[in-house]
Amino acid sequence: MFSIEGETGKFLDATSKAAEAILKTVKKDGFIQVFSHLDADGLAAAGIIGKALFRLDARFRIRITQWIDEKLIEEIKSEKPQLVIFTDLGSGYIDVLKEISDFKILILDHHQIIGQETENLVHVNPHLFGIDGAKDVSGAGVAYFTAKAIDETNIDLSPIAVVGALGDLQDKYDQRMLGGLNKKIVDDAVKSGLLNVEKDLIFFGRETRPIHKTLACTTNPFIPGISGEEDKSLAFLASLDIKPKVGDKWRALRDLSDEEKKRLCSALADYMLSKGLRFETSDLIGHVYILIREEPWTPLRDAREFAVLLNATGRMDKPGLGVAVCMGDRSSAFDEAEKVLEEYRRTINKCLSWVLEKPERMKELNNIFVVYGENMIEDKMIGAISSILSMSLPNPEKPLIAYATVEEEELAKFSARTVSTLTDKGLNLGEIMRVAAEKCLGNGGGHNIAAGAQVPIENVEVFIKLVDELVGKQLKREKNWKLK
Ligand SMILES: [Mn+2]
Repeated sequence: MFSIEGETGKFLDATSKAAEAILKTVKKDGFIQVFSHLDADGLAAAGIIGKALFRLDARFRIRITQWIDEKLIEEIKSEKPQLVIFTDLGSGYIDVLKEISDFKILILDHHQIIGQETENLVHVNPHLFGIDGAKDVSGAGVAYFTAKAIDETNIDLSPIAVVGALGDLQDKYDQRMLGGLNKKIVDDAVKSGLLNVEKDLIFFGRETRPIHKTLACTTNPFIPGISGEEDKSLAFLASLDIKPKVGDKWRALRDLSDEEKKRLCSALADYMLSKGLRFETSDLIGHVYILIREEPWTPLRDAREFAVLLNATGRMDKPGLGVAVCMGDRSSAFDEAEKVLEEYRRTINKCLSWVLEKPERMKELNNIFVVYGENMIEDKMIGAISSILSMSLPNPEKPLIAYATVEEEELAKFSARTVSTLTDKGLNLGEIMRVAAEKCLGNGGGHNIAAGAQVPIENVEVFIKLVDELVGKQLKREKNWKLK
C-alpha cells in the first residue's frame, strides 16, 4: 500500500514517454491514425486525444471500432501513418499488432494485457504498474494523463475523463465514488473550476428537471410503467403526496426535503418489488459529478448522463457525434447527439417493457436468469438491456444472460452480466462464455463481470443449459475451496 505513490509515478512517467512519441511525430508533420473503442469510455478517450492533437495542429484522423481485426490492420498498412494510437483498446491485441511491426504504435489502454511487447510499441496501461485498470483509471483517464503530459493546458479535458470512467462504471468506491487515479482526475477538474462533486440521489437532471421528468428519464434502474412515462410518473408522485410544483414553478429533486427523498426512495423500492424486481435504496444515493460549465438543463451537466449520451451515439451507429461533443462541439453535433439520446432511451424503454410484459421472456433457471430477446430485441441493444436488468434482478445471487437472434447471420448474440459480490466468490463470466460457446461451435469471452458470446441459432438451448451448469459448478467449486 505504501508504494502507491511510486506506482503512480511510474505510470505518469509512461504517459510522458507517450507524450514524447506524439510530439516527435507532430514536429515532423507526420500523419497520426487514432483508433478508439466503441463505448462511452472509448469515445471520451478519442475526444481527449483528438482535442490534444487538434491543439497541436497535428495531422490526424480518428476512427471508432469495436475491435481490432484483419480489415483494420489492412487499413493501417495502406494508409502508412507515421504513428498509430490506440485508445481504450489495443492491450488485448499485442500479438496481432506485431504483424505491423514497421509502424510506430502507441497504446493507451486499461484492459487486460494479452501478449508480449515488441520494440516499436509504446504501451501505457495501469496493469503494467500494479494499478487496477478495472476501477482506478479508464481508457479516457490514460488518454487524459497523456494529454496533460503533452501540455498542462489540457487539464481542461479532465471532466471528459471523469465521464469516461463513469461510462465504464468505475464508481466502485464507497457511495459510488471514483477512487485511485480517477480521484486525481476529479481533483484536477474541481481545481480548474469545471466540476462539482455532491452527495445526493443519483438521478439525472436532479438540479433542474421537474421531478416527474427526472423519474421518467431514468432507465437505470428501469422502473416499469414509470420509465419513459411522464404522466404515470406524475401520478406516482401524487400517490406519495409529493408536490411536483410550488406555485407555478416545477420542483426539481434537489428541492425535496430529506424526508421527501427518503419517502420517494422507499416507495420506489416497494414499487419495484411489486413488479418482481429489486434494488437497494442505497444504490440510489451517492457521489454526483456535475460539469458546472455545462448548461444545467442539458444531458452534459451530469457526468453519468453525459456517459449515457456517448453510449447512445455509439450504439446508434453515430459515434462521431459523441467524439465531437467530447472535443467541445455544442452546436450541430450536440443537437444531433441529443436526438440520438432520445431515440436510444425510447428504444431501451421499448425493449425493457417488452421483456417484462410476459414472464416467459425472462426466466429464472437453477443458477442464472435468461432473457429471451429472440428477434424482438436488436443485437446492438442486448448489452445495455442485460446491464440494466442485471442490477435489479429479484435474486442478485444469480447472473443474467440475454440474447438476440440475427437471422441473416444465423447467430444468437449473448450478453452476460453479474455483480461484484458474485465475481468476488469466484464467478468468471468471460471464462464461462468462452467455454460454453466453444462447445456450441461459437465463440465468447470478456471480463469476469461482463462478457459476451455468439453461437449458431440452433444451439441456443444447449448453450443456455451449459452456461447454467457452468455457473453452478463455478460458484460451488469456490464454496468447497473456502471450506477447506
Ligand atoms: Mn474502457
